Formats: sequence, structure tokens, C-alpha cells
Amino acid sequence: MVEKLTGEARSKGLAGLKGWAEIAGRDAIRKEFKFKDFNAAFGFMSRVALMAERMDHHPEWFNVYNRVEIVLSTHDAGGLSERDLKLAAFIDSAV
Ligand code: H2B
Repeated sequence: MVEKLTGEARSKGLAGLKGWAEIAGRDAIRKEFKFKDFNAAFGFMSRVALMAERMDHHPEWFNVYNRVEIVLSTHDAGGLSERDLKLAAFIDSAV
């Protein structure tokens, strides 16, 4: 079972991420990405999808043309976990 992040582990973990914001009313984080065009956006999404599948940890996301909005939360834990921080860091590296 995955544990929800709390206390210092949570605040320090979030402080280590750039551009990810907590969502009001839900234990999740969100970031928006903008690319040159759909091809660039979908290439990014493909890289993230492959890693998500490897991690067995999947994003909630929404894409329109060159814009990708991503929400991360751990469904099995009912909130933010270490897995979300790891995936967020990978996502930032995949831009
Ligand atoms: N993704 C996310 N974001 N949270 C989860 O709790 C989760 C997941 N659980 N991907 C995984 C799949 C689980 O449902 C499977 C059965 O391992």
C-alpha cells in the first residue's frame, strides 16, 4: 500500500518541484505545459506515457493541440505520494 505524503516529507518534496501547484479541495498537484505544436506536445506525452506505464503510476491529463495539463495524485493512497513527486520530476525532464 502506498502512503500519503504528510508533514515535512510532503512540504520538502513539493518545494523541490518547480511550477507544480497544489489543487484546491483535493490532495493533488497540477502543472500546465505549452509546446510549439501538437507534434511536440504528443511526443512529450508519449515519453511520459512510457514512463508512467513502467512505474505503474499514471497521470490525469488533458491535451488540446499544443497544451497539456497534468494532474498527479495517487489514487490508491487517496492523495499525494512519493510516486507523484517521482513522476513529476520525470515529466519536467521530458519536456
Ligand atoms: N496511477 C495513479 N496515479 N495512482 C494510482 O494509485 C495508480 C495508478 N495505481 N496507476 C495503479 C495504476 C493501480 O491501479 C494498478 C492496479 O497497479
